Amino acid sequence: MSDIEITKYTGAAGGWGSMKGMSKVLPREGISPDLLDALRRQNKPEGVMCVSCAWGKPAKPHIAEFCENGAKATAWELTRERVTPEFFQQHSVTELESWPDHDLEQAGRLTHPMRYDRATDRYVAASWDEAFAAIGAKLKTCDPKKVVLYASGRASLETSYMYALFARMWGSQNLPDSSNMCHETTSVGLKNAIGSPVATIQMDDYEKCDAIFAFGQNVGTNSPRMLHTLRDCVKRGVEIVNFNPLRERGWERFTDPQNPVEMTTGGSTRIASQYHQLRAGGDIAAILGICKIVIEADDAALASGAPRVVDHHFVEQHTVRFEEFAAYCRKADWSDIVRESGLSREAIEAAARVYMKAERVIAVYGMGITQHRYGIDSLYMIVNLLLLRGNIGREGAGPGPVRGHSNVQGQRTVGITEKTELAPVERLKELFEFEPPTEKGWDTVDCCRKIIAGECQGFVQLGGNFLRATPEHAAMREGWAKLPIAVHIATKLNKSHLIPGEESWILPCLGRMEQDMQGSGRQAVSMEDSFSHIYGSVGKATPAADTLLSEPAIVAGIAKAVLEPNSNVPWDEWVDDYGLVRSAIENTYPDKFLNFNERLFTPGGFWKGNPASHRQWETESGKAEFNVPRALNAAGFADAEGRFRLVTLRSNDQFNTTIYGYDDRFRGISGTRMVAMMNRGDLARMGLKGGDFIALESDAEDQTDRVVEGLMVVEYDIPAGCIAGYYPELNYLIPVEHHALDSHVPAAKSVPVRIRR
Ligand SMILES: Nc1nc2c(c(=O)[nH]1)N[C@H]1C(S)=C(S)[C@@H](COP(=O)(O)OP(=O)(O)OC[C@H]3O[C@@H](n4cnc5c(=O)[nH]c(N)nc54)[C@H](O)[C@@H]3O)O[C@H]1N2
Ligand SMILES: Nc1nc2c(c(=O)[nH]1)N[C@H]1C(S)=C(S)[C@@H](COP(=O)(O)OP(=O)(O)OC[C@H]3O[C@@H](n4cnc5c(=O)[nH]c(N)nc54)[C@H](O)[C@@H]3O)O[C@H]1N2
Ligand SMILES: [Mo]
Repeated sequence: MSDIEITKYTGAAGGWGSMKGMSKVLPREGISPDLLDALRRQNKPEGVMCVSCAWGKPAKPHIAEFCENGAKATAWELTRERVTPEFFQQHSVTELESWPDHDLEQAGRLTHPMRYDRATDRYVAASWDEAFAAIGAKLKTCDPKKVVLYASGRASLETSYMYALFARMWGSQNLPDSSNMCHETTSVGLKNAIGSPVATIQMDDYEKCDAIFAFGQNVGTNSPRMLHTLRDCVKRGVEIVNFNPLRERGWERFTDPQNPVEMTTGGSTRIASQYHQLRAGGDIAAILGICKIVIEADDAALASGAPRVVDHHFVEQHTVRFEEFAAYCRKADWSDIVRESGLSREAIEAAARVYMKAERVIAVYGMGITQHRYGIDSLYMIVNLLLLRGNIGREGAGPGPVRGHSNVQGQRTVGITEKTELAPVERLKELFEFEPPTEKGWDTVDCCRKIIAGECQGFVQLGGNFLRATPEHAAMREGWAKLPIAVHIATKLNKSHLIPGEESWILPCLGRMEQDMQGSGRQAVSMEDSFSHIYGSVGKATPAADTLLSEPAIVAGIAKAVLEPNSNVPWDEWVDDYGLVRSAIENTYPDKFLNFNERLFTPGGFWKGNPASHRQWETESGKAEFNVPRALNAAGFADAEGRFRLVTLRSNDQFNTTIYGYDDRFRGISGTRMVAMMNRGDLARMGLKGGDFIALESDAEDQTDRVVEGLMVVEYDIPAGCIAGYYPELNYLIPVEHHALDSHVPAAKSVPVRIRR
């Protein structure tokens, strides 16, 4: 950690600031020819797909089709540093467990399969054969229904398909994905409302929209390449209305690093034309206000014979429950709307005017919507708003969730799911002749409960840092230490590896940037972006060590060690040639992956299709569904004296639990991550000021003691009653039962807390 500095950042997103951000991380990790080549080929047809976010890769890319954070992620993977068997000899596991997340990953790339040795409290090297044999022997003593096979959203479609197939052949459907902590609210909510669990828009819809409504997504940090798209929209006169408790710089102003005029003159483009700082969880009420205005304007139009405001042809033909929803909106009380949203009636009216004027509206959203107790209801409100004016299922309009990990959506597409109805059970039976499990597997919340209760017999993670990313961190650590076996397929060391249970293994794999040579030659892998476009990706960098195996090889190694041979599943041939895995994917999902190998390198990716985008509604009613929200505020707990809503979010210098550094540039916070961003009035009321240290403690109904100490107060432009701080440091404070209804996404954006000095 360097010196702590709190300043106000006045720059735009992008621009020289992003160059400086890169220039801090890149040299430290080593600027090699491999890194430069990977960046040059990043996100381009026939190139390599970025390991950072899931934003689309255009058919006609920019010269540099990468952003500050994509470059950091690439440098992080292609670092010069190595974590070798000697490293583990020097550092005991108990010692390593005390290292900050940043230092663990900064130590470099894992090079050898490692087994935990309790006698010396060290990880010791093993051969791959020993590793697979020991893991297979131990897993075979476990009940597959009590073993978790987690995936973190980065591994390719090929690996993910093999992993899910292995789990089901073994008899487990405990296949949670990072999506369970992320956009599962989208998967459940959009499916219920419009019959399609993902964005209905594609990248070129942004060229046709005339307004964008954005909720709870931090574009400048988490999907910076999207800023180019937004900038082009603004230049066309598109109005962007943003809702976020924090003023996130990316939604305010952007300087295009590829525009010499903007770069030399210090110019920038204004992004949002309206910025509404609502309370955490205030989206339901804010959108209700807009809908109320739309419906009342439509009522007035009907009475006076003026043109209708609601697209009533669409509503009659394509939707159900409009009348119920309209009645709910008419009855809604402005004082409730204003109180729960934290916005003035005038602000909501201004947003409604943009909505009613626009012909084609896209709604963008992220974790600020999905990670709430009533996150599904917030999402339903977004859908309701869009449906009112027929803004789904035509060009330039529709919901556009911005997904997280670079292949998180794709992992779900090829079978990593705990839900039987989403698994191709019949097809798998036919193709591979086995009986797949049909009872629902464990989602992330179930896994946490089972781990805490000591009822989980084993945990395999395909990437990720489950222990650190999940809620209820203190109890999770205790449970984690009791796991009979943990197997980590990983590129870098993290906390999940360092609280070993009875048996623990680290299996180091190739990263996506690296050349993957197998029996049939250099391999390509594939992934799916936020727009359901699928791309091939070819790594060319020299692998971090010649002892690494690819992810498909590791999954096949474990599968062969656990399963009885099945002549229908040629694990070795699949590892030799990933094209055969793609053929298996095509055979399993012919509608989405037709001619998969032939189309692998389609510029701009090939689209797997989406029924709702042409108004085919695969819902229970066969129509798009209006939904009346179950609560007026998404937080799911009442206001009380001294109770705050804690928002846990990402800094500009991290990728989830991977911490690149301590500089959250746009928020002006540098040198520490242990902060509580607080409203000025709240501080005055409590007799606190910036620089003071406080502790936060849980204020959940269950009265369990949860506390994080040593947080520095930062006076911040945030609504009263809300506090913001960083994930994963604050995950101690989130009760495991504080999760979104229906989707079970941990409710990390409104956590009930109190201040303790
Ligand atoms: N560089 C980088 N890129 C990433 C990641 C990363 O860590 N680093 N993570 C990846 C992953 S897995 C994901 S899921 C995405 C995450 O990307 P985001 O969806 O942007 O997630 P967060 O950073 O958690 O920020 C959520 C935003 O919601 C706002 N917010 C909080 N509560 C509310 C609310 O109640 N209402 C509204 N309207 N807004 C609210 C916060 O202020 C914040 O701006 O990014 C992906 N891309
Ligand atoms: N409080 C709070 N908690 C949250 C969130 C929040 O906003 N607030 N966000 C949630 C969200 S949206 C998500 S997606 C989860 C993220 O949870 P995870 O996906 O589980 O966590 P990551 O930090 O992305 O995982 C990082 C690790 O992945 C491994 N890794 C990196 N690249 C590769 C690779 O190519 N192959 C393999 N096999 N391993 C690799 C490295 O070992 C690295 O240490 O966290 C969730 N937790
Ligand atoms: Mo995510």
